[in-house]
Amino acid sequence: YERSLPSLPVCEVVFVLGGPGAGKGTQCQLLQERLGGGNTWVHLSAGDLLRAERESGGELGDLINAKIAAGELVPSSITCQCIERGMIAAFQKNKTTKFLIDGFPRSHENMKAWEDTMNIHTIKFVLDFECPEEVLVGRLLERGKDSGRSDDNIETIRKRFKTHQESAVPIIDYFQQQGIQVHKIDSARSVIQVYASVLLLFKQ
Ligand code: UP5
Ligand code: MG
Repeated sequence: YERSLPSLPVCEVVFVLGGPGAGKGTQCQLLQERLGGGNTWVHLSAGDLLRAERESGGELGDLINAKIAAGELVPSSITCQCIERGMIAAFQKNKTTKFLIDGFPRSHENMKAWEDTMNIHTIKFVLDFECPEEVLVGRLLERGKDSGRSDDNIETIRKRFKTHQESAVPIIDYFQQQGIQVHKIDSARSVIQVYASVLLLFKQ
């Protein structure tokens, strides 16, 4: 892990979690676009950052590619570094210090890497989108028709669910033990209904 990155001030973060296709990206985009009045949050999707990093090629690109296509987790050090670079870029551009971290952490090991290798940031709360698997499968297969994502096929979708159950679900208990608020949101509803629930939490 390189420690030569320019430093960041203490930031506020909201971890946005939930199964594959739960609507993390959709809701974070809406929050980023619509919250105003000095309450601006920048959306950073760990998956998007990894997919961008993959394009840089090389051995790292191959490794990220293989993990995503298999529905498995990319090593934490790589993911943390991508997120930190994303935070630094946004801070340098707009002095942003409030981030919606979408799709991370998704394992205890991810969280440990966050605590051990990143600057200290304030976890404001955690959003946990809950949605039945059959609804998620429908959404992902529909998106898969034109998403170009190597993991939007039924075989990889099954593996993503398995990884989510085994690695990501237990991290919710950890947050609760640490006294970090976890807001569970029913994301099987329409986009706008889900957004209405989420918005309330950011207006408090
Ligand atoms: N949609 C959204 N909300 C809807 C609603 N309320 N009603 C009806 N339709 C709705 O939404 C998915 C689809 O559903 C879209 O077509 C949308 O229009 C529709 P989206 O907002 O994209 O959901 P999201 O939860 O973001 O789904 P995504 O597929 O991005 O979730 P994943 O968690 O699977 O994907 P991510 O990009 O985060 O990770 C991909 C892979 O990267 C992982 O499997 C892993 O291999 C790797 N990874 C890591 O290793 N570590 C990380 O920290 C992060 C990723
Ligand atoms: Mg997403």
